[in-house]
Amino acid sequence: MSAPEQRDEVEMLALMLLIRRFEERASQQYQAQKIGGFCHLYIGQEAVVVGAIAATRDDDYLITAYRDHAHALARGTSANACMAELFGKVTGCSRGLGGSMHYFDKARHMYGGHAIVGAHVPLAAGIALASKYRNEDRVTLCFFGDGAINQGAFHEALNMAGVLKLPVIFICENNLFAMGTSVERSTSLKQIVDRAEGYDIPGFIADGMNFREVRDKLTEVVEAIRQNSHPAFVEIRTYRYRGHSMSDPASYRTKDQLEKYRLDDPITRLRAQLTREGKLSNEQFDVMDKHAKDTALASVTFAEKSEEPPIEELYNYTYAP
Ligand SMILES: Cc1ncc(C[n+]2csc(CCOP(=O)(O)OP(=O)(O)O)c2C)c(N)n1
Repeated sequence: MSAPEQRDEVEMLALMLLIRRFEERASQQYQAQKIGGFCHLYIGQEAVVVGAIAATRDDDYLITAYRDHAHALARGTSANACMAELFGKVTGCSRGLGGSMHYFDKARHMYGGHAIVGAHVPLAAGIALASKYRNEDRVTLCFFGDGAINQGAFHEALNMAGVLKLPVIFICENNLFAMGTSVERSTSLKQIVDRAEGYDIPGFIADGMNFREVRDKLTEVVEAIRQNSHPAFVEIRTYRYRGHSMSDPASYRTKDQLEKYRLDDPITRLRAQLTREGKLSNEQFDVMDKHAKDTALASVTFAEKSEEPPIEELYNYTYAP
């Protein structure tokens, strides 16, 4: 089976809208103290994961860091299961035990949600090794932030992936900052993508504010990997409109910078492209947006009505049985 014959772009726009509206609701519920722990929003970065979904199959593997709400929603985990997880309810995608940073949906091949920076990169290599061993033609999508590329685990994993020619795509979501530290201050390279060269892994760059560019670049990379198993590295340049987490006022960046990226909103851009091409009317967009808002709101009601996990479950799932 090859890559899907271009998933419908209007559907992909609807998915980006669902992610945006879900997270706006999550932000509101966090401020109302309905959600405990950390909460990192993906708002502004939607075209990255949705572009990747558009370039891959539902049975490809996916793993990411803690900014993971969008990755689960993009994979098809319901808004209800995602919101309930934030609320710590048993109906959540990790039975309420994981919270914002530990979404998991094995049935949809979504292997988390990982809080330790860089720690899931070797897990991605392991998933890809298992997949290659079983002779599958599935790729593993491994998402991480620019902060992960200076971690030891990242380098060990890239080396092994290079040596073993594993079918894994390392996707660096370069949003310019690791918490409040800019890439220029933390990384000796001028371009993150050049990290790949040290491991003889082909590297690519894509504009993460442009859904079509992300999809097309990844489609090309995925096709090549399915033909002939090997790793690849894609630096996707993007921006988060909110702070690192809900408790970050993001005072380390300028208003001008934020404004520049806001004007390049990935949702607005795809909407404008589709409208210009006569594929989407304003009325259709409004219906889609209302649906996204209604789904997000309904997920709050669902989460509120759901039960907390039973107390006996507190120590379960720490170790494999
Ligand atoms: C090993 C480790 N060190 C420090 C932290 C604290 N920490 C949490 S997020 C973060 C920054 C990561 O930034 P980046 O990888 O660029 O991801 P982004 O938040 O931009 O998506 C740090 C240092 C951590 N979670 N794990």
